[in-house]
Amino acid sequence: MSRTALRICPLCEATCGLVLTVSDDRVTGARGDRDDVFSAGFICPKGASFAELDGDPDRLTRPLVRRGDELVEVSWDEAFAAVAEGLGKVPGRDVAVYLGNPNAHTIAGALYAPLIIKALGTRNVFSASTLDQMPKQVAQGYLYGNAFAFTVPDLDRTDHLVSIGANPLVSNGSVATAADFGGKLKALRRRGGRVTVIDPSRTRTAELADCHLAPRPGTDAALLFSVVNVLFAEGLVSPDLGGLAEHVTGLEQVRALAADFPPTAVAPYCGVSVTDIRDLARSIAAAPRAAVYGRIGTSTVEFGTLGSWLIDVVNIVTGNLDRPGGAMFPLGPTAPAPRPPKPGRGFTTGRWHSRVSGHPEIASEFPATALAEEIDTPGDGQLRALITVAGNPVLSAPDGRRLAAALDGLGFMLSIDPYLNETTRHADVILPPPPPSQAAHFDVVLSNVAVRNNARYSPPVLPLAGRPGEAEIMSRVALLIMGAGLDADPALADQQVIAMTLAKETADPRSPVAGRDVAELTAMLPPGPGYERRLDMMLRLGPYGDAFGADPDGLTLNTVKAAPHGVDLGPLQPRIPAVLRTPSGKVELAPQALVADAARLAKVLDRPPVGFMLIGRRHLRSNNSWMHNLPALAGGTNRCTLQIHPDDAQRLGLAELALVKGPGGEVTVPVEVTDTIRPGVVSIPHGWGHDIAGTRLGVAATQPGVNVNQLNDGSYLDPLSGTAVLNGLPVEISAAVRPG
Ligand SMILES: Nc1nc2c(c(=O)[nH]1)N[C@H]1C(S)=C(S)[C@@H](COP(=O)(O)OP(=O)(O)OC[C@H]3O[C@@H](n4cnc5c(=O)[nH]c(N)nc54)[C@H](O)[C@@H]3O)O[C@H]1N2
Ligand SMILES: Nc1nc2c(c(=O)[nH]1)N[C@H]1C(S)=C(S)[C@@H](COP(=O)(O)OP(=O)(O)OC[C@H]3O[C@@H](n4cnc5c(=O)[nH]c(N)nc54)[C@H](O)[C@@H]3O)O[C@H]1N2
Ligand code: SF4
Ligand SMILES: [Mo]
Repeated sequence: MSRTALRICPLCEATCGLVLTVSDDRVTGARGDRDDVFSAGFICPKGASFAELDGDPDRLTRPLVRRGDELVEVSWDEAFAAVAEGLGKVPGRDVAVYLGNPNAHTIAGALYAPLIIKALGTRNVFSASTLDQMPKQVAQGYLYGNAFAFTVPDLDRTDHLVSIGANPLVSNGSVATAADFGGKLKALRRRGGRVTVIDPSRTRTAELADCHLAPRPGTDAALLFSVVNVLFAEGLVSPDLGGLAEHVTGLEQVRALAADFPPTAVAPYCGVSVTDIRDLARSIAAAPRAAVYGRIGTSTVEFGTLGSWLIDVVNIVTGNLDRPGGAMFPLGPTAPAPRPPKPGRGFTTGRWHSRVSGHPEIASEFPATALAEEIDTPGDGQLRALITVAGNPVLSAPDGRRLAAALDGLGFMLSIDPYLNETTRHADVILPPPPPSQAAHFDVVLSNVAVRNNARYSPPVLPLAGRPGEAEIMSRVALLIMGAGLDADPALADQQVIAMTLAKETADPRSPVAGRDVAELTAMLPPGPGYERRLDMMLRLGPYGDAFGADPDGLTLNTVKAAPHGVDLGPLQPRIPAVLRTPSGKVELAPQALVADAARLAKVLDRPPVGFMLIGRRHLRSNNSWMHNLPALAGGTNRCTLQIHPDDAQRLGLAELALVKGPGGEVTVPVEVTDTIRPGVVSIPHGWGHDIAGTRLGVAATQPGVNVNQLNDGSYLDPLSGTAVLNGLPVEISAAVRPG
């Protein structure tokens, strides 16, 4: 007997609604849900492989615990006992936590990972954010006083999308949750709008664009500064900043800073012509509504924060911030309900520093690249234990070889992860969460970056097969750290959060439940799993919530559940000034940290270009390091190759294989000659290198590829955000021959 069930796809940021086919106790197929209010039937090859991913025989079904050199299967009770013992030996402050990307996609990652960090009381928090979007968060922190005030392009209403350093046709969009990003770009062009793509590679997104500029990697900040320069020089700055003038400070300082970046000074450095820079500025200003949008290629570079800031500066000075068709602030259903604006404390970094290199804390994190040195450098405060949740930093972060060696020196390592992979193989205990079919889904994180506000919930499609869900796993770990013991009811963790949240809300005169009784509100939460109670609480306190009955038309978890294809909450709405938390209560356009970094950028404009610059790329049928184990997604063009321009390949006499040397090591990789890439630039995708012994990734091991991040020694960071430079890394290339 087969049936169908609805399930939001957790595999990338597009959050498509899927219709799963289920036979007995397993998922057998997946298609797009045409009735989903957000994705309207869109699906990609990864979503279509949901059944294979869910049922991958290499997924761990039982916990593994280290006995000598071996990881052996044990019962859940034994595994939790091993966690209690292992963590019991180390003070919480000496335990590090590394949070990987899928935490942004799971309820457990959003609601329970913070409990583990809090229970430990550790400042040693690391995550994939410093391999990714941290520069944007820092820029937002300074501009808006809130590192979580994400601006996203209003794709459905813009007249000109400028995509810089992003390839949404392949990545399906990121920090701009939009199902069918490609379809939205085509629709934009059909309604007479324009798409500009700025990328050293002629990607699939560039192929679709009206205009493609291919700058030298790492130079986006200078290019954008020059755009600002032209906007001022040619009188193209919106006189009232699109109605925001009274809410913006620092415009004159930005004008003065941009004076150092005229197109004539910047063009040779960026490798983009003076005419192209001017035309870019003019075309943004000319569009009735335009939005500049940037991602990995602008973020994970030497001037990542400056570039991310300049993206919003261009949006602001052209009058495109916070208005339909421009760059807008989403308002997710579990965000706190908007309150009357008040000045905030602003954004600060460096409240504490890392032990070895003195990296400032940024958004309460240290750079992912500093994890290895914090473990392998002796001294007071040396990290002695590590918890990884949904992360594979041995492949995702620079210099995995050093990190792997460091992990072996830890007193204790716990990984919460479904796979025995390059990172988790070093763990003393692996607690595997169930496959997605057995987990509920709600996009706590990603609905705050969606290009259309919405609320959608998927209950588990299949019952837990005699194992704890990920929320329960994390609750139990948090409770063990708090000393609550092995028998503590995991619901205790949720009870604590609910009690604390409601106490705070009822005491806050600006809250929708100000002055209400905590016990009365608690009694209104539904029976059921703790995560559902917490989601219900968040929805009810949120911007569209029922405020615990005060607004009977407002959302609760039940009303969201009653709409299995989701609740559409409408197009994005202007949110300034309510969203601002800067000390001045305004958008602070010229924060001191960025003014200082502009001077650092001005100094490199005449730096001579190096030999080759390495960039990355993604493939539609993969996802970072962990989807190479599915036969349906493997092979074809989904391969780990070095892309190089034909002229460069010929000059170097490259045939089959190339030897690539970088600051952190060397790799030998198959050559793929293509004129889609700018001369002087080469590209290798990340997440490969599955030839390490001791993993259980049967399919991935047959086509391992190489770990591009071994070329990187991790010393090269964007200083304002602690984010690793993963794009624009200088490398040397020569011909290699196949051994034997
Ligand atoms: N050179 C280069 N390096 C890069 C990048 C690049 O562009 N170039 N991109 C960077 C970016 S943007 C990112 S986000 C990082 C990613 O860095 P990481 O997050 O460290 O790595 P992932 O490969 O995403 O690994 C995800 C892990 O989560 C596990 N997992 C999958 N689903 C679940 C789940 O439901 N629960 C749990 N607990 N675990 C799960 C997988 O088995 C895997 O171990 O890589 C970065 N590294
Ligand atoms: N299929 C698939 N989808 C994914 C992922 C995946 O691995 N596979 N990963 C997910 C994750 S974790 C993330 S963060 C997102 C990332 O989403 P995107 O950022 O859209 O994805 P990328 O393919 O990394 O695109 C970065 C682009 O920047 C270009 N680039 C490199 N250096 C520079 C530069 O200096 N300047 C400019 N202007 N461009 C540059 C690259 O050529 C590349 O085309 O994708 C998510 N979605
Ligand atoms: S685009 Fe992303 S969310 Fe949609 S089906 Fe593909 S992997 Fe899933
Ligand atoms: Mo990412």
